[in-house]
Amino acid sequence: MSGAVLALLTCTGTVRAEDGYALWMRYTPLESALVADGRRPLPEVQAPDQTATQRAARTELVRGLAGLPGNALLAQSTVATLPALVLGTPQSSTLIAPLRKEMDSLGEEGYLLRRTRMQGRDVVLVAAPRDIGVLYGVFHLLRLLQTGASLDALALRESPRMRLRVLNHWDNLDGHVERGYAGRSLWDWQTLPEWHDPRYTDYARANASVGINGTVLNNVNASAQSLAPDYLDKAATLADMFRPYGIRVYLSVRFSAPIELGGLNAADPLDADVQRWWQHKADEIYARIPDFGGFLVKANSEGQPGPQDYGRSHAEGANLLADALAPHGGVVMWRAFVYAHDVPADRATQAYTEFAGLDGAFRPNVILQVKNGPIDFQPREPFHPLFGAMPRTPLMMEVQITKEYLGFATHLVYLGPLYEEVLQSRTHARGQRATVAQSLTGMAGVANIGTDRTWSGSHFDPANWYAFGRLAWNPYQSARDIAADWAAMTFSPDPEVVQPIVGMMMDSREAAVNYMTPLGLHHLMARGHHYGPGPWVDGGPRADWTSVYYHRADRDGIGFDRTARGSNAVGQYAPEVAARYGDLARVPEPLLLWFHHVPWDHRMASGRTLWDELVGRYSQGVRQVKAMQATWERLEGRVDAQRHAQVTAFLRIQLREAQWWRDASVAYFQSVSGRPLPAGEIAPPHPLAWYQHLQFPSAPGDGR
Ligand code: BDP
Repeated sequence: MSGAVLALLTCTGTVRAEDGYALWMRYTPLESALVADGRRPLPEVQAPDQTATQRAARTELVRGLAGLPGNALLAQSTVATLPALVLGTPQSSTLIAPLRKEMDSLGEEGYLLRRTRMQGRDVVLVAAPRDIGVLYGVFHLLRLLQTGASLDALALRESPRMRLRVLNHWDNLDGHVERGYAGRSLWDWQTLPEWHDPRYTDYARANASVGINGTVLNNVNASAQSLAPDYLDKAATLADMFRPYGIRVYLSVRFSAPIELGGLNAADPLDADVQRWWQHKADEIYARIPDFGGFLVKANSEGQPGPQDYGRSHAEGANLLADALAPHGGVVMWRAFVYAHDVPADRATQAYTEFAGLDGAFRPNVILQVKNGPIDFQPREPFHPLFGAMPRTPLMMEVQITKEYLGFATHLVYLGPLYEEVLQSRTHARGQRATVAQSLTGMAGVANIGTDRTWSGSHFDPANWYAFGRLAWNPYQSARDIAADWAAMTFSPDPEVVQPIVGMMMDSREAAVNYMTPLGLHHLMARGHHYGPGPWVDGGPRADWTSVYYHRADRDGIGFDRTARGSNAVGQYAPEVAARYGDLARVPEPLLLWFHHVPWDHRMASGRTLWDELVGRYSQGVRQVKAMQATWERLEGRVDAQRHAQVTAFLRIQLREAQWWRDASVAYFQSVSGRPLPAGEIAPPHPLAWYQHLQFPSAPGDGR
């Protein structure tokens, strides 16, 4: 076999603290294969190491193999019978070069994994057109090893289905993370650019392992300061550290930065001075970060400045920035999350009203970033009506990975099923049975990452980061399969561990929907920090920041009439979808009260009245958490004690809070409906006023 033999190692299993830091890249030995003295030979690795990405791929593989002896691939007794691992691109490896033609269609980031024979030798190939594909392929191979998959007939081709797979950090320059429940911001701006925290590299590894290829470093409620030269130097250091892992850096920008940083009088997109300011700013950025990704913009939304301040459209605003970035190859991710202060229309309709007519008006390097649903990251929403409605505009779907509206980090809620549900929704755009996934150029996930040792604030929350990446790479995968991979890598590939954990994860989202906002209810969280129930929230600066605006409960019934008789939000969907959602007999029950105001006596599929069903769902949510607790208890001894204990404690918090949600919501809705509790339902232990008076001025993650 030609080429340098780069790694021939023996190793022993290592004992490590199971504190969650390793995430799913936990290369611990599979027990079945440890030989008597705990040592065994490792396969030969042939891999180039000329570029930083090549070194990252090789290092990761060697690290994984050193930690993971004992997979089927490795369960051989002598080095001679082990397959060799060959990594490379046609440029970097003479062994891979003959595969050039086959790899033509893989694209810039694709790869292939293959078990084959070469020069009489059993080999596993990780081959790609470019270095980054090799790194992705290595992570895929490691995943197969970690989950105990057979590599006998390994033959895989992979390419991402979406071009942009981007994390959005809502991190402020002072280290506070808006809607963050995992500690402070990972970016220590104070010690950058000098201090290269190794954690930045581990962050990049984790992202690359699931194919995330971009990160927006700062909050969409942006400070102009992030564009100042000293902060650009700091961002450039992060970009340097992320580059080997295929991750581009982006920045959120404040539309009025030309005023605040540049001293101009206005930020009017049609003003030549403003245009020049942005061009110079782009030049300044690209001089430091040649592969800078571009800008993310929240404009004319929730008090942020924007083009409408000057009577200009969102397209004119986006195009201003797009023109500044275009010569350098950057993009603008312009958010569609807007709702006007003075528009009394149903908030669910406002983004569509604002943007649908602008289809075709954006520069080619503008991507419209649309939240998954028309309101705001609720436990369940229908898909956003802009998906499928803007055929001439590239769209990204923005989801929350952090759980602002889903119990924060202490509630075990696996979001894979939420993402999957939206991605698989049929838009019926232009008469086609197209899905949301098919309308997307990218996905953005609001990160749940901070300085907490677990990265995400709990041992289960990294699953949501993981699932986001996997689904952004390929939105047609199943949330259940992804959960199974994650559980095997994070805890143990033992089916007796994986199956119960996957069961808990797959039920968890529906449990949260039940104990918080069942049957299509939404936006019932406490005001501001969104911690805990607040279905009674009313008054304040604007109606659409209250709960009563959304549930519209009265003596006769509950729900928001969005049919043609009401706000007609259904009219923003394709006719097939509008017909289904708008028809009380056909609307899926999980979305019932999103689209209809329904009498309390309405008969549900279960045969119960709506009132009885609603109370029943709240109680069911609590029971589902109890079931998760019971499952987890049975895993004692199969999951390491350190992580088992924390999850146990967090499930206790979740149960207490699920019960609180149920009791407070039942007390409130009963005060409105005036109906008796269904038979067998226990009355809330406190009067409604008790729940209403609870205050949490220091709840974490609040916006500022
Ligand atoms: C809301 C959050 C707020 C964000 C806003 C957004 O409460 O902190 O700034 O979304 O997406 O859900 O801009």
